[in-house]
Amino acid sequence: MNGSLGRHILVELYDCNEEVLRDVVDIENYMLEAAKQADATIINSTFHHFSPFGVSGVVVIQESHLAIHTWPEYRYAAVDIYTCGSLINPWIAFDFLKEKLSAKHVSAMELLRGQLHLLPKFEYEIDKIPATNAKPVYERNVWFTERNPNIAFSVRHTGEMLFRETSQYQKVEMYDTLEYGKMLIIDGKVMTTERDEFVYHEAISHVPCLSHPKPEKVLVIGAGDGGVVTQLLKHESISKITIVEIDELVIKASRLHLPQMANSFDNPRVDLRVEDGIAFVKNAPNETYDIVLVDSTDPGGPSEGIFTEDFYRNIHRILKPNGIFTNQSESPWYNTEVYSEIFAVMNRIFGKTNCHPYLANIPTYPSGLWGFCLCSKNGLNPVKDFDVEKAKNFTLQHKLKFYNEEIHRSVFVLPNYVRELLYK
Ligand code: SPD
Repeated sequence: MNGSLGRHILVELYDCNEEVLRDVVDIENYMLEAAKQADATIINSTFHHFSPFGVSGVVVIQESHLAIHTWPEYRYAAVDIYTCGSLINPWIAFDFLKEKLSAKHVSAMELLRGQLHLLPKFEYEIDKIPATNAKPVYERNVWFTERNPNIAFSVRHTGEMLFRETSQYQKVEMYDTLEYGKMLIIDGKVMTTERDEFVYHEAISHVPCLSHPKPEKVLVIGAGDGGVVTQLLKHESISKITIVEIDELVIKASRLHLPQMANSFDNPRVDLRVEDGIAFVKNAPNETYDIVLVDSTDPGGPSEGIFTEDFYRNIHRILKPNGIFTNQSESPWYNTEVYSEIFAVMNRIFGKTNCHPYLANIPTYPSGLWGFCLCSKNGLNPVKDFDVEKAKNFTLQHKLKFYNEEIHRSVFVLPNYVRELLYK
């Protein structure tokens, strides 16, 4: 033990793998494994993304701690490993981390902490300290963070990566969160969670379907998690749902981890196509669909063309004369320009009085308040013209958790700050 209470090694890891340095799950797992390799007893771990890119975390071990801070923009990580007692060799943890972070250069120094020849020892009456049999509980504290330019939203998860693959379009991940259940992430943004998916999916599906007198043919663009289709299948009048999802990986991740939504793809009324929704809409014949829904990711990435005038014009063309179009239209708190612009484009195509923005509370989306817009081709008004009794019965029959006949009306009531964004 070199005559000290503990060994503290301070490590500089240079020129590391940048992807790993950005990844809270990988970093936590490597730090835990480093502790295990050194034969330490893990008590708990806390890991977090911190602004704007890196990861910070600490693994508390019975013999002290391992801590890390990463700076992906410098490909650099600062690590300290402190071990007490003679049984743990901190250099084993060091070797492991150096390899896992692919550090090309390192520097490290060892400090002997609590040098015994400098420490007077006091009498300690051990019998007078109340005994505790409580065993330390191993707890992981790992967080997924959705980062927007000036604000972030964090959710704690188990630390296990249930799914992570990258397609030619995007990175698809699945976490198991403590509050919201399984959570589907695309390119670092929350798409849906087991606990609050019903709000989004009922809102985007039942509001248009129950505004329409008798929807039969429905086209859905995006929605590869299956949440929208699950809701649409509740409408008996719908004989065919064509769903066009560009990325097979979203379907794969959802089939594996969100079967309660994704199993609906196997229903015979569903025609699932893995292709580009923009091209599909462009090539679809005129006046084909009663309802078109767009359940896309946020602008940017493969959904970029989904927020364009051309795309909406084609949707207008392929809707039947009394057809309805509804999309997710971002948040009035984030991306406010995009939010206003989507509405302005729809106004130009469907006409001002035929566009009806509405809102729903989705706690895991940035700000918690999310926008949708319902556009009718023939001037149908979703609030005045909907069949209240039908909506009521439908709600009861399917034991819906969000939608009811009153919600149908109330979602269209907009606060003044939202009106200002849309009607200024
Ligand atoms: N910022 C989140 C926007 C996500 C919209 N689509 C989610 C897919 C859910 N089926």
